[in-house]
Amino acid sequence: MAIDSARGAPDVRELAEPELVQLLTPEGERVEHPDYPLDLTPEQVRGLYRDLVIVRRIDLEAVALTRQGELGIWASLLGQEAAQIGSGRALGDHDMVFPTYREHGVAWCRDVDPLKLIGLFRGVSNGGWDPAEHNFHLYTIVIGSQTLHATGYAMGVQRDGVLGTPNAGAVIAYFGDGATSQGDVNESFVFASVFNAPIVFFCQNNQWAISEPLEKQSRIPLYRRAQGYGFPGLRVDGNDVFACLAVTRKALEAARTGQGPTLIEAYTYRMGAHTTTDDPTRYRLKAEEEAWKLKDPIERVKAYLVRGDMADAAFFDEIDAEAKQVAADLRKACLAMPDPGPMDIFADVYADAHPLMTEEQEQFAAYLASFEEVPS
Ligand SMILES: Cc1ncc(C[n+]2csc(CCOP(=O)(O)OP(=O)(O)O)c2C)c(N)n1
Ligand SMILES: [Mg+2]
Repeated sequence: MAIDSARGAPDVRELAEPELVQLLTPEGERVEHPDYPLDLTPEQVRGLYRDLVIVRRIDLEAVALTRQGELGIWASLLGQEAAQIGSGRALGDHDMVFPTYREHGVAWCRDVDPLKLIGLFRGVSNGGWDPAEHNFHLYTIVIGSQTLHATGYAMGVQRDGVLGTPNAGAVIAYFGDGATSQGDVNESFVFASVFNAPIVFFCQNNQWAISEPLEKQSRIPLYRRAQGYGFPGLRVDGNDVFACLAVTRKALEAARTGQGPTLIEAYTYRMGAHTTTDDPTRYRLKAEEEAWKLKDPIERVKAYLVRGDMADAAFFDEIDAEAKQVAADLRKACLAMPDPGPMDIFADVYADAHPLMTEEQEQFAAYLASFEEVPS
């Protein structure tokens, strides 16, 4: 093995190629994996295809709404649909999700109304949705912090004494490749490991943390870090919805039955900008995006459905029409959302009145009133 003389560390490019769990090739061919058997009915495959197409369409509409000045910002999931739908459809009713800010596909699987996501990025809600209603926590912008919240929650679940029973719910924490460099993620791995917490760490390695490439986060494949903490880690083809479903199912079941944490690295690619405020042409080559286009998560399911005679042209037209309608309804509802009043910012900060908050509220009300006194 060559040594990088500048650092005295092994050259990451010379480490053995990591194993990638894959059940559906980019060409739409089904392959078997001994550890991850998966039986899906044609109807279930069509259901996954529908999910993938609709979340991509919602995402596209949100980007357009942002470009038109209707949303403040949007973090696109383009390219990551399979990672999110595969893992999202693996969830059981009792499982609890801790997302980042990009998990619109998982939100879809949790029945969070997409309008709630839109409201958050339009700046007309103070959070978005009720986490308890959907077992889907609020979006988290502070990179990596939700892994600690999730681990603490999982330790609570463990203390409820339900693991191994039909009422057991595991916890899944989503985060990105960049987040793995955060101290919070290290701490959550340590706690989850030593307490054997019922948690799945689902890392969407989309190759970029804004403009920082993966090479600046790690010199080993990310999933291998799990070994250093003492729990299993694996790399899955993040553009393969079947594989993402199968590996997440297995990891969640292990967590629910008291077998502790798993790190899943979903190897994927962020096809769009980091957010609508970012311009990726400044730091990455178009050729890279073109290469990943060939691994598109939706096209391979479509190819599989066509090859297996499980769907005809009418089915694909129907799904496209439905996705178009979802997007049109979302746009209409977005534009109809009322702006909150300036004083609404104080709502829901505390459950009961708080003297400091009341004082600030009065000051702000007086400030607003001062404008009315200006002669026109
Ligand atoms: C603690 C913290 N540091 C920095 C930022 C700014 N920031 C926002 S997104 C991001 C990159 C995150 O990359 P990654 O974890 O790979 O997730 P991705 O956006 O690719 O899904 C950074 C550094 C932040 N939100 N929080
Ligand atoms: Mg990333």
